[in-house]
Amino acid sequence: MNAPIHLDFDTLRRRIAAILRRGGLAPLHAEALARVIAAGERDGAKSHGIYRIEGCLRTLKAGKVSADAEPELLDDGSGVIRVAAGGAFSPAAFECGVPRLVERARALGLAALAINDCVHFSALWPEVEALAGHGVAALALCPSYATVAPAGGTRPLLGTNPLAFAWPRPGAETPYVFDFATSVAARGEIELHRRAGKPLPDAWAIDSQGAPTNDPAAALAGAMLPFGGHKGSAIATMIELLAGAMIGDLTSRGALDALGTTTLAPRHGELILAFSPERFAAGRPGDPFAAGEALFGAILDQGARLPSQRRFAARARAAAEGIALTPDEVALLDRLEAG
Ligand code: NDP
Ligand code: PYC
Repeated sequence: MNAPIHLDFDTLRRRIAAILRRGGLAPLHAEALARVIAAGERDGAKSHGIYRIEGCLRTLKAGKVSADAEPELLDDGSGVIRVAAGGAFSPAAFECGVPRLVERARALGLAALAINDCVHFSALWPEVEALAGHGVAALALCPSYATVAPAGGTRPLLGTNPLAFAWPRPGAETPYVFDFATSVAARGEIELHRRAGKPLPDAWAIDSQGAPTNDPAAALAGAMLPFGGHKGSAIATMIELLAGAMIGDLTSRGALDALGTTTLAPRHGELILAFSPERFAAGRPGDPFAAGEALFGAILDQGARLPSQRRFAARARAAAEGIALTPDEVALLDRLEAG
């Protein structure tokens, strides 16, 4: 009765793009969003999969995202490239900056892409993974909106501030990639627990009185907690500084104050760094990629797994069998298609 329904990637991507176009998004943005949302669903990264479509449509309807701003590349020839997103969703702005970022990282060894004034809801692994596909190592980071209390505090101040990294693995099918919120879990996970009527694990969140809670609704009204106590709190703070203050954009506090709600996607910036391992290793003994492989092998030899291994396995399964959606998820797509 509740057997999954399988869709191939292109069918799902096209259906999402059509829903977003119908909602008023220009084709450039509808297509870019559909690629990342369908990829999330394909990879079993459900906190940034199709459940995000309604949030995108709500943000659009509320007039809190530009439906059609064309990303503008600003390049002064230095190692810092900018894309002005003009208040549109971030994926098209990222795609606009990639060729110049890769070219500059290869030329200089290290280059940065600052995306300003974008509306951001997506996972960061599609971005760092794409850069690793061009042979560069990459770090991506951004604020969010203030939903996380600093370690030792009780009120939302920091964002769930994701941090993602990818390292190219020449000859392998997939790069080394990690991507995580600097809160114990992404806010999307809390929302999925709420929808499923499931309690949260201990130590994910506090309620509005600052007391520990397992209730997703109380957590959404209270504050989430940083991962790793003071360490995650400091990393999330670094992200506010580098990918907010430093690039002349909003911090998570500023993004929430400007938007006034966490039910729509926030508007702020993003910072992406690209490194050429060959340029950094030039003149030094050894091959950085071989050293990377030795390290990954040693991790696996201990019985540990690499980050993204679960995601890549889900991707392989989806390629063989299609992307498995529940009947409720298919009903959501049908409903959104019908308008
Ligand atoms: P998870 O905690 O689910 O996973 C974090 C990373 O750790 C993944 O790369 C995961 O790989 C890896 N991992 C998990 N378990 C293990 C293990 N046992 N051994 C080795 N590696 C492991 O992610 P989060 O819930 O923290 O974040 C989910 C997503 O939310 C991210 O993609 C992030 O970008 C996004 N996000 C976006 C925000 C935004 O503002 N745009 C804000 C916050 C989060 P695998 O996937 O294979 O399990
Ligand atoms: O899951 O924490 C999250 C999140 C916030 C903005 C986009 N994703």
